Amino acid sequence: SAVFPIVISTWDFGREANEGAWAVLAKGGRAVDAVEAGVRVTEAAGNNFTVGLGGLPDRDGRVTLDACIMDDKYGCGSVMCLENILHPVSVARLVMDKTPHIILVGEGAQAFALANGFKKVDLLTPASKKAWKEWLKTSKYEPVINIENKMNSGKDSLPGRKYNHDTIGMLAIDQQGNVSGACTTSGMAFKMQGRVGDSPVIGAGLYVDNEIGGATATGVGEEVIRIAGAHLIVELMRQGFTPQQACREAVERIVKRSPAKAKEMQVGFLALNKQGVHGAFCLQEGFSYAVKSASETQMHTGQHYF
Ligand code: SD4
Repeated sequence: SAVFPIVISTWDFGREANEGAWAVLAKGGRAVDAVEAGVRVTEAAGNNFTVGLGGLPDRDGRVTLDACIMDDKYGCGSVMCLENILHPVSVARLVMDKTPHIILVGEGAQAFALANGFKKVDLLTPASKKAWKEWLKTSKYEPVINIENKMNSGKDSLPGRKYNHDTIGMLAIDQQGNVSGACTTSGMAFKMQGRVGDSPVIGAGLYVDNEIGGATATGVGEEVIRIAGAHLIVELMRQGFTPQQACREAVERIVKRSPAKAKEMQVGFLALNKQGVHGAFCLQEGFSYAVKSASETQMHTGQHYF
């Protein structure tokens, strides 16, 4: 029997975000409203280095945010490289609802947000500024590998933070059985200015097909874009793969291209099918995800390749 409403989301901060989504789902609200409300919790929290307020800046000190949302009718909205706006996911929602377009980037996205009542805010916090200044001392340009265990200790650790989080990707099914998803991030730490990852790319960081289910991604975005990760997983589920099998197949495709490179990075996939069955798979140990339904409020651990 199908399990819904249900909401699932990436990493430890997914637990809090799911509560925000659940408030909408429990009242009979739409999944698309639930995922927007859910990831807004993480965007505003300011207690992590990877989403919204307090997200690590690019190498020039600019916090540039990427986000997207997808509803149950192939509706899509996305913003890329958006600065000084607290809730990129809500700007993405407006792009979906109020424009004939799907993606707005940079200054255009910000102008659209401001014209729709969003306020300019400084997203660089004392902690993220400090981390950037630290990085500037060496300013070694190498994409942060983001393997949780390494980020928590040794030379890659960031001051005072446990690094068990990255992008938030969220998938939900509402009481009507409709599926939607959202994804939001500050992207790779100290990236080149203008760099966009997988998170706001429909089909890479997020994809939803209401007949089948949805998928989302976290980790090194370049690897996810290459294989059109989220869309791949949804199509595999269409062919009969379970969510976990589909996520595993996507991970294996990344490994196949370069086992040596794959060993040094983290990518995690999370999927939910139309029946409310969830699954995950990642490259490295340490990928957690949060699940909330009427019968379950729990953290799960994604199985890992290495
Ligand atoms: C991205 N998936 O921009 C996101 C988040 C990240 O290392 O920081 N990855 O690629």
